[in-house]
Amino acid sequence: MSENTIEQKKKTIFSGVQPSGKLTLGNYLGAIRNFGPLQEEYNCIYCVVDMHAITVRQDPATLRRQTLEVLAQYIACGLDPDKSTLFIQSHVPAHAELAWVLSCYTMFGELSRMTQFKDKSSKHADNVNAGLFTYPVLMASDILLYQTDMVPVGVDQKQHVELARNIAQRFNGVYSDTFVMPEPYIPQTGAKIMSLQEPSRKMSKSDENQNSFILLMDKPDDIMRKFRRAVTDSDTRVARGEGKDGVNNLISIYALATGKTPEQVEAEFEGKGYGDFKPAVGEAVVELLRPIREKTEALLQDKGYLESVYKEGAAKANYLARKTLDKVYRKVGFVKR
Ligand code: ATP
Ligand code: LTN
Repeated sequence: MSENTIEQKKKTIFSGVQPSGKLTLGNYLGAIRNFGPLQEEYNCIYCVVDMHAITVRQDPATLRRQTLEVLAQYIACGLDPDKSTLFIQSHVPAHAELAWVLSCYTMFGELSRMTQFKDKSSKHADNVNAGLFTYPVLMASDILLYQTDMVPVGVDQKQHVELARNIAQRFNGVYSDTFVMPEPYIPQTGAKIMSLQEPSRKMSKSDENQNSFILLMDKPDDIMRKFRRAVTDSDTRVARGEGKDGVNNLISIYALATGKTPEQVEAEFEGKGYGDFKPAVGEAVVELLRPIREKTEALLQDKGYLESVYKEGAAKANYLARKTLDKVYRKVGFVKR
């Protein structure tokens, strides 16, 4: 390949979302919102990572339903199956196969330092399984199989993408260039949407307090109620500041939902209190999510279409993934089949 052709080759984007629950406003603003606009310029591959989801106990019927729901929400959030490759992780065996090889190039100490592992193992103390520990190796395999240049994620996943880089670098160092070095792609605003009830913690779909998160499928009444109850502070000004985690978070959400800057939001609510601001945030989010909810509901009625999308996606992903896996198997010294 001439240098010119290399330059012209579209860069590759890869990201994944776990079907471990219903998607939240945090998943949307931190990650999925950014997926659609990238598909015009890049070669985009988006995966529903069901194999990651079973690191925490899942009910089988619910997992199956939620896997299709995440796929439908990808499309409802603007992903076009004709432009991007959309597939389900367990349909492409190379993910598990590469994960084994990469686990032999990942250190116990590195995995022990992962904050998600520490958080999840304290939250699920009765089920600290080996998969929860090696989770980032499977994630590295997702990314490296497609020679990914950029990984759009929320800031909580930065550490995992950095580990994927370290594994790639180690492997490349031993066997010569095999993997492209991926970069995390983290939005300036929205990278970490906080809980509406405990705004010092990230909004998480697995939170026990239902009022702490907004789901993409929540009905308008529920969204309005959750924002009215959102925890703020004893100050009354709609302005960002230290110790105002709740209000800072609501300002970011309102800004993202309306396309305004945080400064414009502060100006808009100058002289007004939280009693005006909280319902305004609720209304903006209702309007932001309405088309996504309606489109998801319609897509979930058409299982035949969803099946055609994930089958075609798996075929394309499988072809690309095999190419990388064959190269890796050859480099480590496995006999050709
Ligand atoms: P859980 O909440 O169950 O721990 P999760 O929502 O963090 O799961 P995923 O569904 O795999 O895990 O996350 C998908 C994407 O959403 C990731 O890129 C992640 O960084 C992003 N994300 C998750 N929560 C937030 C949040 N509160 N703010 C911004 N981005 C988020
Ligand atoms: N670990 C991520 C989900 C995930 C992912 C990936 C993201 C799995 N594989 C590959 C980007 C690229 C999470 O928990 N949010």
